[in-house]
Amino acid sequence: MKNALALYDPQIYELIKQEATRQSGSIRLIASENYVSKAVMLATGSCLTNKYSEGYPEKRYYQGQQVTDLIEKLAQKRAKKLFGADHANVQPYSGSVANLAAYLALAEPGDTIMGLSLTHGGHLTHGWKVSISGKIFNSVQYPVSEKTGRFDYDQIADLAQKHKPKIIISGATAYPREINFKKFGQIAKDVGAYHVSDIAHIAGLVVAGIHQSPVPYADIVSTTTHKTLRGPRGGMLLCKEQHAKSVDKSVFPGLQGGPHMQTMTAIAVAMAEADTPEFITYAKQIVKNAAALAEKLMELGFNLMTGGTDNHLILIDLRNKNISGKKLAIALDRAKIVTNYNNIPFDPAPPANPSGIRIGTPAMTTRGMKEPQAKLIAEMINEVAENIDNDEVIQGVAKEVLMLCSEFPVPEHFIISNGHKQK
Ligand code: DSN
Repeated sequence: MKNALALYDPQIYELIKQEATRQSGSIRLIASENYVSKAVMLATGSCLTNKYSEGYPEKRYYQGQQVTDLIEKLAQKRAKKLFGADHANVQPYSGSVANLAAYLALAEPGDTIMGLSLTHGGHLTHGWKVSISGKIFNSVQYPVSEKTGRFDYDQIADLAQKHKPKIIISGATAYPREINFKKFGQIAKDVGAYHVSDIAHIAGLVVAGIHQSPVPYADIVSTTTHKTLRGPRGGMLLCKEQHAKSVDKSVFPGLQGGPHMQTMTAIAVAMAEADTPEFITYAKQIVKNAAALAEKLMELGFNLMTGGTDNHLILIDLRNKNISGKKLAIALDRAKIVTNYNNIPFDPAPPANPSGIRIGTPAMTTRGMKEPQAKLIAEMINEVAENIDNDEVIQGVAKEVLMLCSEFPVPEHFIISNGHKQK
């Protein structure tokens, strides 16, 4: 029987089906993407989408919150347990809003904030000039070391001493190494700054204990919920009790109106899924797959920023291959391997056509792929790069990709916290 969407809007139904086919028939290596469980999908598409819940549990501005209060409290409780935080705000619409809310909880417009430059692996909202974060705050950007591609903590400390920021932001979107949040915390403390940590990319690795957690060292931790954490598209803030009130006020009414209850409901589901031994195994495999992919790529002559990876992502510097990041990303997409072109630190090329591509393993790992498949994918990437203008070869790789995808179908059912498989 056809579902309601197929009956009422067959065109959109068809497009959704096409996207589902694209997602299952390609190797998705965008480091910030994943596949969610059927349970997360169901919660996202539930009747909670119909409810306005401005305010917080027991302090709402609309009636009819008997159930939403319970859901929000459950989502908060699960998030606090998972990350070992005093307080959780599960309302931010996205990571960008979560970051802005964190800054506005601790600083005033015009104050100085200091974050990693976008072109060195930071995020727009870490103070990049075209972002509101770089417009309403006086933004100082720190680089990675030109020599190692890694953070030079002494250099960051010197910059902090010079500019005396109100907030130092740790965290990145294209940094393949473990971040020393303890050092960031100390640098902030030494200059009397607050420390905001953005773990959007690595939240799942933090939960699994394979990346240092910033929770003990940061005043506020910001994250998205959909990357390695494998939940719905959303944002979340975790903080110490002393900042709880200002964080909540900053999210609502500071930046947002009614929270997206359907997303919050799905966040609660995802937090339960992440609180399982199976999730820890999954997160460990993400890192093992990235390491195997990195090793094989290097064997094949690719230059990787920092010479490898400690986490879920790899940044390839393509200058020795004489191909631009954009050209390779487009060719790979034709081969059904989905990546994004990316700046490399100190990139001589412009951001619209940079010298690198970024790849990550969260989504392929969700499909159950392991090290042998990671190595095979490295070989396919090489095949495309070596035959960048040869459509016959690229179509041949696309067929290999389809075969690999058929061996590792997208799973729908993950494990939930009581240890039973979802039905
Ligand atoms: N756009 C995300 C990423 O791909 O890293 C960060 O927000």
